[in-house]
Amino acid sequence: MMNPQSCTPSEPYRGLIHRYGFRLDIEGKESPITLHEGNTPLIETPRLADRIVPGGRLFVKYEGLNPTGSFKDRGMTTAMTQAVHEGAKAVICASTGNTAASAAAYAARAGITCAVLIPNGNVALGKLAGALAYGAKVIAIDGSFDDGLRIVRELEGVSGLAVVNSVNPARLQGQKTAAWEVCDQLGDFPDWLCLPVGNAGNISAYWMGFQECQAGKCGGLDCQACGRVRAPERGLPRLLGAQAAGAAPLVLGHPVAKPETKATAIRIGNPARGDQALRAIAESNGHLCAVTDEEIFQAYGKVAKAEGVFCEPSSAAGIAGLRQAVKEGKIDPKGKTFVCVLTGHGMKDPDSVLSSGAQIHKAAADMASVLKEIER
Ligand code: AN7
Repeated sequence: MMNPQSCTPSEPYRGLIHRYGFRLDIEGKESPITLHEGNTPLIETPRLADRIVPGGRLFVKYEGLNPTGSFKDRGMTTAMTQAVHEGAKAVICASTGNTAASAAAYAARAGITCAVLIPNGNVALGKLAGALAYGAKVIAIDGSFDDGLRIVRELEGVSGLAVVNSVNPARLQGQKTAAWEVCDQLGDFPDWLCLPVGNAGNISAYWMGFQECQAGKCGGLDCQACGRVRAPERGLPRLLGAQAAGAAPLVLGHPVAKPETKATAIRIGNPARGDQALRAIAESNGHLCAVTDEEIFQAYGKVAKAEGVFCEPSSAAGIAGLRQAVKEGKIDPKGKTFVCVLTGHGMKDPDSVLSSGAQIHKAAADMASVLKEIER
């Protein structure tokens, strides 16, 4: 039987609830619904650092390595575990794709029904394929993510049906563990944590996680349960939130009726946790910015080509925002440590690679022709 008190590093890793359950405020921890999510690598990216934060250190938290390919799995293990504990027979969410794939997988794991509302025509192929493969009822609506979330919220309270969007507090309980892992892996707080902002659940969760870390309530840096107590030397990190320029309601200060960006994961015009995100950015003395699709795609190509780390376009918005802030003189990178959260895997969105100038060389089926193509 799993032991929710356990976080002994020598034990095999069995997911967030097993690792951190004693610090997570959810019900049903005795019977976790898990795919062993979390425990993703924090990778130093020196070549990228030279380009965008000269004199500083840059790490990426590669959340694309979660079981369904995005950070959403962190919040889904906790939301699904609690929903099942409370007797849910079905779950529902609106999604730009990743939440849908994650909800579908964890519902399959739990043996319950999953319905997902997606904006017709604006979900990356790998996400759609995931949701379908895991057996969800995929409902493409003639509207945006925001329309979908409105409908889902109208369904809140239907008996036996649980909403697993990040309006559900159990989602943030899981997602905050990423902040603890960052602290644990770095051995301290970073100076800055940079990430994309869509519905604004993730940035809110990171802030909660960092604050709990500072208060000695996390399972990472200051883990009283496993005796691995290490006080952070740096103060709380500053948060950099990046929205796509065509979907930047928090930057503009009002909802965007028709959000537009090729980074479809963050094509969101009315973020449910917008106020909480703005508070987190203000409290951390952070920075909120809008980045163009061109800046996003440049960062997206760079992190893959310079470092071998493939993320989806939206995930690169944090890197793009950091680059912009440094270029504009808003952040002095010298001597600073930066963490950019790469929220989803690049393979979620194969079309974006093919449409951003990648080229396949052609050659006749003989050695000389191939060599000529290599040397070209
Ligand atoms: C790769 O899947 O909203 O600010 O429905 O998929 O917490 O919303 C996805 C969001 C960043 C933004 N990066 O996070 C959904 C959905 C990726 C994402 C975000 C999303 P939030």
